[in-house]
Amino acid sequence: MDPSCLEFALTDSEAAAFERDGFLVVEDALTDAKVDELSDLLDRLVAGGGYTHTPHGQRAGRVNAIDVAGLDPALIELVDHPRTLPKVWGILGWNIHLYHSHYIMASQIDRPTNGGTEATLGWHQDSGQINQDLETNPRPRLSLKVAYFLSDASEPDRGNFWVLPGSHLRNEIEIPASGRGQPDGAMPVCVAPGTAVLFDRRLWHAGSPNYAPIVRKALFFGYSHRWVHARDEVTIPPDLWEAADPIRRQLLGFSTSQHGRTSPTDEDVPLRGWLEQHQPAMAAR
Ligand SMILES: O=C(O)CCC(=O)C(=O)O
Repeated sequence: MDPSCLEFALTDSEAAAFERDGFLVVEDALTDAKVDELSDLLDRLVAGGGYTHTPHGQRAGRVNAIDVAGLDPALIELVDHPRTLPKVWGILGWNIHLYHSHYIMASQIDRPTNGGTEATLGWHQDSGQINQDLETNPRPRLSLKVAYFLSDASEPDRGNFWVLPGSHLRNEIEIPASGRGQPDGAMPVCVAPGTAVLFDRRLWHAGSPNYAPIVRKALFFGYSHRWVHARDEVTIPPDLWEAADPIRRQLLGFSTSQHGRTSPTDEDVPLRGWLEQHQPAMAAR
């Protein structure tokens, strides 16, 4: 990993914003050329049917494909992207791996004609059963996702990602019982293509319908501590595994043993060794 990525290390003000709001917007994380490449790739993957279509937020017109990081060299490069990974380790530390990856595409659907308030979105915290099994309030962070937006979501109604800022510190939120409208304080995240949004898995968030004639495209890369079991298979073809350097392999799940997830050796966590050299304060965390 090139030490020039430290230019994008998490700053104190970014750390404070993430702690306060539960999310952080990183503009220009991807170049225009990368956005185009990834956008075309998603079109090809969907056209080829090479995805698992699972309902996500039960919204019409949506495709949610999981375990996508190993589908293409252009996707695996996002695992250790220089503009986002330094922020991920700035939040979670060096004992991290990719625990989940997916993309969601949302096609244009008709706007409701009943004139009523928009239906309540599918508000949730990430990680499913973890939220039932852990009883502390708030529950621990454990993981975060980096969402890369490939389509122009700089205005509402474009299938925006919605968040309730600060809600990562609350196990429950008030969701309108009527099924109309959103929780007080909720907002669409309006971002240009190429923007990354890092969000705490505890942040209450939701996908939303796309009423615009632009297909909403976003990629989600979830990172957790290495002792959190991966949420998908993290399927990596042998050629991409062979081409990966030790830090990328750590991120893709390498461990000398299960023991090495909670008591890591240098071989388990080459990221720690790299930080000892290049960002010692972070290695000591
Ligand atoms: O598609 C979206 O904007 C929402 C994604 C989401 O809810 C998730 O990744 O858990």
